[in-house]
Parts: sequence; structure tokens; C-alpha cells
Amino acid sequence: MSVDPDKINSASRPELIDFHGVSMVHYFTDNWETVQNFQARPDDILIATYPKAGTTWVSYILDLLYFGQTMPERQTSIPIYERVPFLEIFAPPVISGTDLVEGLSTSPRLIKTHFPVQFVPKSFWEQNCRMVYVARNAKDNMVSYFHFERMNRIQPDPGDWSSYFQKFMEGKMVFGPWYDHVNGWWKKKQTYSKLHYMFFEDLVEDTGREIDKLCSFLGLSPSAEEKKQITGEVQFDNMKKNGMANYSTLPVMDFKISPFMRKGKVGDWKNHFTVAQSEQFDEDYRKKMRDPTLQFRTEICKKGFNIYLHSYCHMRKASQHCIAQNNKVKCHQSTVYLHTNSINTTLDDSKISRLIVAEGVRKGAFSSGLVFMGLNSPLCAELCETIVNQFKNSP
Ligand code: PPS
Repeated sequence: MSVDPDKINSASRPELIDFHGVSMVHYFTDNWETVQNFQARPDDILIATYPKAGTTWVSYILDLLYFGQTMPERQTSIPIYERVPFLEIFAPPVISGTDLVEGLSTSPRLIKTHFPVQFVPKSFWEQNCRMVYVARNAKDNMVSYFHFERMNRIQPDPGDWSSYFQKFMEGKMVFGPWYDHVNGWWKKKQTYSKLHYMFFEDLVEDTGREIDKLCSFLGLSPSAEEKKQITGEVQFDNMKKNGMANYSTLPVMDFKISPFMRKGKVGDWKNHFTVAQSEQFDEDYRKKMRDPTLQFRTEICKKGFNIYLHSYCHMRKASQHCIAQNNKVKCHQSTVYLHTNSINTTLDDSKISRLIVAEGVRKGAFSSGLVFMGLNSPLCAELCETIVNQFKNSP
């Protein structure tokens, strides 16, 4: 693909348009007919996400799984956005997603989309293609999207953080509301068996485990050594310095404003949201996210345990939430509450009764969604560490 930087650099920021009920910009709708008539092949793999949820990460994992051994030169010579083309992007003569896909000589073809589920061209469903959907918690997703719009000239101007925060909650974002996107794909999963729905937070927590799940979905069985190598190559720091994975070759992006591989963390939202914004967001979130089977984590503990410290007045709500989640929940006195979402561990009474509870943690607790976390203060972090160690060391 030849990229003419001048053509893109001089482009002014696009406006949001209402397109079949979804906010879009023309770069992703101008090729609508061709995209909708796209002829998928049965072995095509569609990687779908809301923007900034981990598309590049999963694209790179899949590319390595399929072609890392057979076509190693690909890794050092072709940028990821050409190996895994973005189906709906259209900015001629510079870039056309469908042309890039048609030009792929690989099998399977790996194809990226940010479409909400109802926009996916019908041939993908007709051909019963495999699809991988990656979802990321709304708060971190919003922060990442904000910085991306600051640095990417084919996105609308994001404005300042507080107006962006409002726009995100109102769903006035390219590719529509986050809420509809993650829910729409989640619902599809219930009826379409070839869809693997995964979470950015799980990838951060244990990349190897998520690669295993991907392999089992895709019917791949790489050697242990190969898997280890891939897991290493796709770590954030490695991808950040990898010119073929970090988008540094794409001139629409101004890395002086913000890099594409920015932080790659769970919980960076705490550096952007005020406490008031977090509370306002959580209240609105509860109204919009009604499906109890779809749960996100806005924080993970690096040891693999989620530990939520919360104040007494919040305990009842938190417990109800966890019971609804079918998690093993125990509240000890008034300050510590643990749940075991997404990990293969259960807690029992004898372990919990041995936990040390410090009075001061109540002060640092604040609400986040339906769970209450206190991991943002040094005292809480220290306490969590103690709890984790005790838990690990107990029989
Ligand atoms: S895009 O433009 O929609 O395709 O962007 P996308 O690739 O979906 O999301 C970019 C965010 O994913 C982070 N990222 C990673 N995090 C951790 N580890 C790895 N290997 C990794 N690769 C990409 C990237 O840093 C962006 O998140 P933020 O929070 O902005 O850092």
C-alpha cells in the first residue's frame, strides 16, 4: 500500500454523522456498498472490537499463531494494519480496507472490523466464519479512545476531557455507543457458536491463558515453546517498540501528541476520572448495562486475585451483586470483601477468617460500578499485598 502523508496530513477532522442509527465518520461509511457486498470465505477470521479495546493485540497474536512459523519475514516487513486489514476503512487513494483484504494471499485471511454487530456484512454469517470479539471495560476504553482521537486525524476532534466524558456516555462516538456495541456482540454470542468473546482485562491478567483459549477456539495446537515465544512477543513493551506492530508507520497519527501503544493498562481511568465523574458514570452505567451475565473489571490485582475493600454502608449492595454473579463471597466484619470472578480459585471460611483487617481502609474506599474498590491508595495496596500473601501461603 502506498501512503501519501501529505494527502492525509492536510485532511481536516471529519464530523460525526448519523448512519443507520449509529454515529460514524465518512471514512468508515463511504465504501458501504462494497463492504456490505464483501464476499467472505469460510476460513476468514473476523476480529471485531469497539475501537481501542485490544484489536491490535489480538490481531498480532492471531497473525503469529497462523504465520509466525511459516512466514517469519512477514513479522519484520509488513505492518500489522496490512496483515490484518481494517475492512471498512476507506480513504482513497491512500487506503481501502476491502482492497487490502482482496490483496491478501494468506489463508486464513485475518480481517479487522469495528462495526457494531448489525453492520457486519452478511457473507460472514452465511459462510459461518469464525469471529473473535474483544471487549474492554468502559472506563479504560473511554480514556484510550480519548487519547487516540487527540492524535488521529481521521477521527473527530475529541475536545477536552470533560466534554468527551459526556459524549461517551451519550454514545456520540464513532461506531456508536460502547454500551450497544459490547451488548450487541454479547447477545450474538448466544446464538452464533463461532464467536469467541474475550476481555482485554483477562489478556492483561494472563496472556498465556487467553492464548490457550484462542487456540482451542481456532483448533490450533502450537508447541509449548511456540506459545511461550508468542506470549513474550505480544507483551506491551515488545509491541510498543516493534515498528510493524505499533502503527508508527501510519502518517495519520501524530505520536508527538500520544503514541498508539500508550499505556496498555487496566485501571488507567483513575488518572483521568474525578471521583465525581466516576460516580456519575457508574450510576449511568448501571441503567444501561442491565444484562447481569456481561461483567467487566475496571481493576485487576496483579497477583490474579480481585480484592475489593469497601465501607460498611456499601457492603449489602456489593454482596447482592456478587451473589447475583454466583461468585463465592464472604464478608468479614465490615471492611474486606473478596470475590473470585474469572479465576479458578474459591475461598473458604477458614482462609477468610485469617485475613487481617485494618481500620483505615474504610476511608480510601470508593464505589465503582457495583463493586467497591480501594486499590488506589498505598495503604490499600499494601493491605491487598498482605491479604494475597496470606491467602497464598495458607493451606
Ligand atoms: S484500534 O485503533 O481500535 O485498533 O486500537 P486497539 O488496538 O483496539 O487498542 C489500542 C489499545 O490497546 C493497547 N494495547 C495493549 N495493551 C497491553 N498489551 C499489549 N500487548 C497491547 N497492544 C495494544 C494499546 O496500548 C491501547 O490502549 P491504551 O490504554 O491507550 O494504552
